[in-house]
Amino acid sequence: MERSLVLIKPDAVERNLVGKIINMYEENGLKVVKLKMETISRSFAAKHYKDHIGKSFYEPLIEFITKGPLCAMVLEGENAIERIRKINGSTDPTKAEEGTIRKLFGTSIRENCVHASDSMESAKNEIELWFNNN
Ligand code: 3AN
Repeated sequence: MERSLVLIKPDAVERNLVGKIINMYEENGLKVVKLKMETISRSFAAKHYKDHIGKSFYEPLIEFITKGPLCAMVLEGENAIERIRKINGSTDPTKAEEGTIRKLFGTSIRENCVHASDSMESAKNEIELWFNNN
């Protein structure tokens, strides 16, 4: 069994898409094992997006991810990391495959509704960052 950290970003929460998005993961056989809702600080966002510090899109990305409540969760399933990234679709919604979350609901490369860990290592680090209290 593999675990991945998933965020339903502020754009999707704002548009009442939390239920629809979680449903897509659950229908694909992924189990929600941890779940919380929170508006994160800039300093916490900087930890989550540390790999992007210095990039041209970094500052607007931090503005966006801290602008309102988001939903953080840990999903579990066989091959969860790869399966979730397939369900999410390409970072750029215009390039995402039909039926993916980003194709259905994403409005731009920045406002693309969801985040998911991209490797076993990032999953471990991200789960620790977001849910280290238990
Ligand atoms: P993904 O979330 O698909 O793994 P990353 O890790 O490359 O994508 O980028 C993290 C986040 O940064 C993206 N989800 C998106 O919100 C934002 N982002 C990435 N590339 C760009 C870009 N070229 N312009 C604006 N925002 C970007």
